[in-house]
Amino acid sequence: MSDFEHVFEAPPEGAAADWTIPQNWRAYTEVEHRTWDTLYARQMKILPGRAADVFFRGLEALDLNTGGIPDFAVMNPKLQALTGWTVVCVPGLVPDEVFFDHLANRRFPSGQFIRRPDQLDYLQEPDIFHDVFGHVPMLTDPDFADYMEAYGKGGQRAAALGMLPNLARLYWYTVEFGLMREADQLRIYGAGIVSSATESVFSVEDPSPNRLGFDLERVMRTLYRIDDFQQVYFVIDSIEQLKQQTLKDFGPIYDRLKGAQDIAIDAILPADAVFSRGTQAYAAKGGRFAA
Ligand code: HBI
Ligand code: FE
Repeated sequence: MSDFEHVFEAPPEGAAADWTIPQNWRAYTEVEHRTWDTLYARQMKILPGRAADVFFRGLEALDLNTGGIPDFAVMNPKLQALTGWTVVCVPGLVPDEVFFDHLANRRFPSGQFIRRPDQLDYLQEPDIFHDVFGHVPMLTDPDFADYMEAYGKGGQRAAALGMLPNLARLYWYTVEFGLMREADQLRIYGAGIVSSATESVFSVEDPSPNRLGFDLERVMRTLYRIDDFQQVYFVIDSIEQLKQQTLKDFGPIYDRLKGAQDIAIDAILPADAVFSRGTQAYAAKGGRFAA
Protein backbone atom coordinates (compact mmCIF):
# COMPACT_ATOMS: atom_id res chain seq x y z
CA MET A 1 0.00 0.00 0.00
CA SER A 2 1.25 3.42 -0.78
CA ASP A 3 -0.57 6.70 -1.01
CA PHE A 4 1.99 8.16 -3.33
CA GLU A 5 2.41 7.83 -7.05
CA HIS A 6 6.11 7.91 -7.74
CA VAL A 7 7.36 4.83 -5.93
CA PHE A 8 9.77 2.84 -8.08
CA GLU A 9 9.47 -0.95 -8.11
CA ALA A 10 13.18 -1.71 -7.70
CA PRO A 11 16.12 0.37 -6.55
CA PRO A 12 16.96 2.77 -9.38
CA GLU A 13 20.34 2.81 -11.08
CA GLY A 14 23.07 3.79 -8.63
CA ALA A 15 21.08 2.88 -5.50
CA ALA A 16 22.09 0.08 -3.13
CA ALA A 17 19.89 -2.94 -2.37
CA ASP A 18 18.45 -1.03 0.60
CA TRP A 19 17.66 1.87 -1.76
CA THR A 20 20.24 4.21 -0.22
CA ILE A 21 22.32 6.54 -2.35
CA PRO A 22 25.26 8.76 -1.44
CA GLN A 23 24.28 12.26 -0.36
CA ASN A 24 26.98 13.66 -2.65
CA TRP A 25 26.88 16.89 -0.67
CA ARG A 26 29.50 18.61 -2.83
CA ALA A 27 27.23 18.33 -5.85
CA TYR A 28 24.47 20.58 -4.46
CA THR A 29 24.35 23.86 -6.37
CA GLU A 30 24.43 27.33 -4.89
CA VAL A 31 20.75 27.73 -5.79
CA GLU A 32 19.92 24.53 -3.89
CA HIS A 33 21.78 25.69 -0.76
CA ARG A 34 20.01 29.06 -0.89
CA THR A 35 16.64 27.25 -1.19
CA TRP A 36 17.41 25.51 2.11
CA ASP A 37 18.36 28.85 3.70
CA THR A 38 15.18 30.52 2.44
CA LEU A 39 12.96 27.75 3.77
CA TYR A 40 14.84 27.61 7.07
CA ALA A 41 14.65 31.36 7.67
CA ARG A 42 10.96 31.42 6.78
CA GLN A 43 10.10 28.65 9.24
CA MET A 44 12.14 30.24 12.01
CA LYS A 45 9.96 33.34 11.74
CA ILE A 46 6.77 31.31 11.97
CA LEU A 47 7.54 28.50 14.41
CA PRO A 48 8.43 30.25 17.69
CA GLY A 49 5.37 30.00 19.93
CA ARG A 50 3.83 27.45 17.56
CA ALA A 51 6.26 24.51 17.48
CA ALA A 52 7.01 22.43 20.56
CA ASP A 53 10.12 22.95 22.68
CA VAL A 54 11.28 19.43 21.89
CA PHE A 55 11.50 20.37 18.22
CA PHE A 56 13.59 23.48 18.92
CA ARG A 57 15.86 21.60 21.28
CA GLY A 58 16.50 19.06 18.51
CA LEU A 59 17.21 21.75 15.93
CA GLU A 60 19.71 23.34 18.27
CA ALA A 61 21.40 20.06 19.16
CA LEU A 62 21.93 19.30 15.48
CA ASP A 63 23.15 22.77 14.59
CA LEU A 64 21.35 22.76 11.23
CA ASN A 65 21.64 26.49 10.63
CA THR A 66 25.23 26.71 9.51
CA GLY A 67 24.17 27.80 6.02
CA GLY A 68 23.01 25.61 3.17
CA ILE A 69 21.86 22.02 3.03
CA PRO A 70 23.26 20.03 5.98
CA ASP A 71 26.11 17.65 5.25
CA PHE A 72 25.07 14.28 6.71
CA ALA A 73 28.72 13.46 7.44
CA VAL A 74 28.66 16.36 9.92
CA MET A 75 25.09 15.96 11.22
CA ASN A 76 25.01 12.18 11.71
CA PRO A 77 27.66 11.91 14.46
CA LYS A 78 25.67 14.41 16.56
CA LEU A 79 22.41 12.56 16.06
CA GLN A 80 24.00 9.17 16.59
CA ALA A 81 25.54 10.29 19.88
CA LEU A 82 22.13 11.45 21.16
CA THR A 83 19.83 8.56 20.24
CA GLY A 84 21.68 6.13 17.99
CA TRP A 85 19.77 7.27 14.89
CA THR A 86 21.40 8.14 11.58
CA VAL A 87 19.99 9.68 8.42
CA VAL A 88 20.54 7.99 5.06
CA CYS A 89 19.74 9.30 1.60
CA VAL A 90 17.20 7.75 -0.73
CA PRO A 91 16.11 8.89 -4.20
CA GLY A 92 12.53 9.65 -3.12
CA LEU A 93 9.71 7.54 -1.83
CA VAL A 94 10.78 3.97 -1.19
CA PRO A 95 8.52 0.90 -0.86
CA ASP A 96 6.86 0.47 2.52
CA GLU A 97 8.91 -2.58 3.54
CA VAL A 98 12.16 -0.78 2.73
CA PHE A 99 11.03 2.27 4.69
CA PHE A 100 10.08 0.15 7.72
CA ASP A 101 13.35 -1.79 7.64
CA HIS A 102 15.32 1.45 7.86
CA LEU A 103 13.22 2.78 10.75
CA ALA A 104 13.39 -0.53 12.60
CA ASN A 105 17.19 -0.15 12.49
CA ARG A 106 17.21 3.50 13.54
CA ARG A 107 18.00 4.83 10.10
CA PHE A 108 15.82 7.62 8.80
CA PRO A 109 15.54 7.70 5.00
CA SER A 110 15.71 11.25 3.68
CA GLY A 111 15.15 12.44 0.16
CA GLN A 112 18.47 13.56 -1.34
CA PHE A 113 17.01 16.32 -3.51
CA ILE A 114 15.64 19.72 -2.56
CA ARG A 115 12.55 21.32 -4.08
CA ARG A 116 12.92 23.82 -6.90
CA PRO A 117 12.63 27.55 -6.16
CA ASP A 118 9.17 27.59 -7.80
CA GLN A 119 7.97 24.83 -5.41
CA LEU A 120 8.73 26.51 -2.09
CA ASP A 121 5.18 26.24 -0.80
CA TYR A 122 4.07 22.81 -1.81
CA LEU A 123 5.33 19.54 -3.16
CA GLN A 124 3.93 16.10 -2.56
CA GLU A 125 7.16 14.11 -2.43
CA PRO A 126 9.35 14.39 0.64
CA ASP A 127 12.52 16.38 -0.13
CA ILE A 128 15.53 16.96 2.09
CA PHE A 129 13.98 20.03 3.69
CA HIS A 130 10.87 18.18 4.80
CA ASP A 131 12.84 15.13 5.88
CA VAL A 132 15.75 16.80 7.66
CA PHE A 133 14.23 20.02 9.00
CA GLY A 134 10.89 18.38 9.70
CA HIS A 135 11.73 14.90 10.97
CA VAL A 136 15.29 14.80 12.22
CA PRO A 137 15.06 17.24 15.17
CA MET A 138 12.41 15.00 16.77
CA LEU A 139 14.76 12.02 16.45
CA THR A 140 17.05 13.64 19.04
CA ASP A 141 14.37 13.03 21.69
CA PRO A 142 14.94 9.60 23.33
CA ASP A 143 11.24 8.76 23.66
CA PHE A 144 10.42 9.85 20.14
CA ALA A 145 13.45 7.93 18.87
CA ASP A 146 12.08 4.77 20.51
CA TYR A 147 8.62 5.43 19.11
CA MET A 148 9.96 5.68 15.55
CA GLU A 149 11.92 2.47 15.85
CA ALA A 150 8.83 0.71 17.22
CA TYR A 151 6.82 2.09 14.29
CA GLY A 152 9.28 0.53 11.85
CA LYS A 153 9.01 -2.83 13.59
CA GLY A 154 5.24 -2.52 13.81
CA GLY A 155 5.07 -1.64 10.12
CA GLN A 156 6.67 -4.90 9.14
CA ARG A 157 4.13 -6.77 11.24
CA ALA A 158 1.14 -4.70 10.11
CA ALA A 159 2.06 -5.29 6.48
CA ALA A 160 2.10 -9.05 7.07
CA LEU A 161 -1.32 -8.86 8.77
CA GLY A 162 -2.90 -6.63 6.13
CA MET A 163 -3.31 -3.81 8.66
CA LEU A 164 -1.00 -1.26 7.10
CA PRO A 165 -3.76 1.19 6.13
CA ASN A 166 -4.63 1.45 9.84
CA LEU A 167 -1.06 1.73 11.07
CA ALA A 168 -0.19 4.34 8.44
CA ARG A 169 -2.87 6.58 9.97
CA LEU A 170 -1.00 6.49 13.26
CA TYR A 171 2.15 7.73 11.51
CA TRP A 172 0.19 10.36 9.67
CA TYR A 173 -1.57 11.81 12.71
CA THR A 174 1.52 11.75 14.95
CA VAL A 175 4.87 11.83 13.14
CA GLU A 176 3.57 13.94 10.25
CA PHE A 177 0.69 16.03 11.63
CA GLY A 178 0.83 15.73 15.40
CA LEU A 179 0.09 18.49 17.91
CA MET A 180 0.95 18.40 21.59
CA ARG A 181 -0.10 20.26 24.72
CA GLU A 182 2.56 22.55 26.03
CA ALA A 183 2.49 25.71 28.15
CA ASP A 184 -1.35 25.70 28.11
CA GLN A 185 -1.32 25.84 24.33
CA LEU A 186 -1.39 23.47 21.39
CA ARG A 187 2.03 23.21 19.78
CA ILE A 188 3.28 21.47 16.66
CA TYR A 189 5.60 18.47 16.60
CA GLY A 190 4.57 16.83 13.29
CA ALA A 191 7.11 17.06 10.46
CA GLY A 192 4.52 17.70 7.76
CA ILE A 193 3.44 20.80 9.66
CA VAL A 194 6.78 22.23 10.85
CA SER A 195 8.15 22.03 7.30
CA SER A 196 5.15 23.91 5.84
CA ALA A 197 4.85 27.69 6.22
CA THR A 198 1.11 27.71 5.65
CA GLU A 199 0.11 24.64 7.66
CA SER A 200 2.27 25.83 10.59
CA VAL A 201 -0.25 28.63 11.02
CA PHE A 202 -3.38 26.78 9.90
CA SER A 203 -2.86 23.78 12.19
CA VAL A 204 -2.79 25.75 15.43
CA GLU A 205 -4.74 28.93 14.59
CA ASP A 206 -7.34 28.36 11.91
CA PRO A 207 -10.91 27.85 13.16
CA SER A 208 -11.61 25.20 10.48
CA PRO A 209 -10.08 21.93 11.69
CA ASN A 210 -11.11 19.81 14.65
CA ARG A 211 -8.42 19.33 17.28
CA LEU A 212 -9.05 16.20 19.35
CA GLY A 213 -7.28 14.31 22.09
CA PHE A 214 -5.11 11.47 20.88
CA ASP A 215 -6.56 7.99 21.30
CA LEU A 216 -4.71 5.13 19.60
CA GLU A 217 -7.63 3.13 18.24
CA ARG A 218 -9.62 6.20 17.32
CA VAL A 219 -6.68 7.51 15.29
CA MET A 220 -6.15 4.20 13.53
CA ARG A 221 -9.78 4.28 12.36
CA THR A 222 -9.68 7.84 11.06
CA LEU A 223 -9.33 8.62 7.34
CA TYR A 224 -6.89 11.33 6.27
CA ARG A 225 -6.01 13.49 3.32
CA ILE A 226 -2.57 13.56 1.80
CA ASP A 227 -2.93 16.52 -0.53
CA ASP A 228 -4.30 19.34 1.58
CA PHE A 229 -4.47 20.79 5.09
CA GLN A 230 -5.84 18.29 7.59
CA GLN A 231 -9.46 18.48 8.74
CA VAL A 232 -8.55 17.00 12.10
CA TYR A 233 -5.42 17.10 14.23
CA PHE A 234 -4.83 14.84 17.22
CA VAL A 235 -3.26 16.24 20.36
CA ILE A 236 -0.92 14.28 22.64
CA ASP A 237 -0.12 15.27 26.23
CA SER A 238 3.56 14.46 25.82
CA ILE A 239 5.92 12.30 23.81
CA GLU A 240 6.06 10.00 26.82
CA GLN A 241 2.29 9.54 26.65
CA LEU A 242 2.55 8.74 22.95
CA LYS A 243 5.23 6.16 23.60
CA GLN A 244 3.35 4.64 26.51
CA GLN A 245 0.09 4.35 24.52
CA THR A 246 1.81 2.69 21.57
CA LEU A 247 4.53 0.43 22.99
CA LYS A 248 2.26 -2.59 23.29
CA ASP A 249 1.14 -5.58 21.32
CA PHE A 250 -1.13 -4.32 18.54
CA GLY A 251 -2.51 -7.82 17.87
CA PRO A 252 -5.69 -7.42 19.97
CA ILE A 253 -6.14 -3.90 18.62
CA TYR A 254 -6.01 -5.17 15.04
CA ASP A 255 -8.61 -7.80 15.91
CA ARG A 256 -10.94 -5.06 17.10
CA LEU A 257 -10.15 -2.78 14.16
CA LYS A 258 -11.07 -5.47 11.66
CA GLY A 259 -14.67 -5.29 12.86
CA ALA A 260 -14.75 -1.51 13.24
CA GLN A 261 -15.82 1.09 10.71
CA ASP A 262 -13.55 3.84 9.49
CA ILE A 263 -14.24 7.26 10.98
CA ALA A 264 -14.96 10.21 8.70
CA ILE A 265 -12.29 12.88 8.57
CA ASP A 266 -14.51 15.57 10.10
CA ALA A 267 -16.35 13.45 12.67
CA ILE A 268 -16.45 14.25 16.37
CA LEU A 269 -17.48 11.28 18.51
CA PRO A 270 -19.04 11.38 22.00
CA ALA A 271 -15.87 9.89 23.49
CA ASP A 272 -13.54 12.47 21.90
CA ALA A 273 -11.70 14.99 24.04
CA VAL A 274 -12.39 18.16 22.07
CA PHE A 275 -9.79 20.93 22.09
CA SER A 276 -11.38 22.78 19.15
CA ARG A 277 -14.64 22.03 17.43
CA GLY A 278 -13.76 23.11 13.89
CA THR A 279 -16.02 25.05 11.55
CA GLN A 280 -14.67 23.01 8.58
CA ALA A 281 -15.02 26.25 6.60
CA TYR A 282 -11.71 25.74 4.79
CA ALA A 283 -12.67 22.29 3.50
CA ALA A 284 -16.18 23.49 2.66
CA LYS A 285 -14.66 26.16 0.40
CA GLY A 286 -12.90 23.45 -1.55
CA GLY A 287 -9.58 23.45 0.25
CA ARG A 288 -6.19 23.35 -1.45
CA PHE A 289 -5.15 26.67 0.02
CA ALA A 290 -8.46 28.37 -0.80
CA ALA A 291 -8.50 32.03 0.24
N1 HBI B 1 9.60 6.62 1.64
N2 HBI B 1 11.35 8.09 1.50
C1 HBI B 1 10.19 7.73 2.04
N3 HBI B 1 9.63 8.53 2.99
C2 HBI B 1 8.44 8.21 3.58
O1 HBI B 1 7.96 8.95 4.46
C3 HBI B 1 7.79 7.04 3.17
C4 HBI B 1 8.40 6.24 2.19
N4 HBI B 1 7.79 5.12 1.76
C5 HBI B 1 6.54 4.67 2.33
C6 HBI B 1 5.96 5.58 3.33
N5 HBI B 1 6.57 6.66 3.70
C7 HBI B 1 4.60 5.35 3.92
O2 HBI B 1 3.73 4.89 2.91
C8 HBI B 1 4.61 4.40 5.13
O3 HBI B 1 4.77 5.16 6.32
C9 HBI B 1 3.32 3.65 5.29
FE1 FE C 1 7.50 12.99 6.29
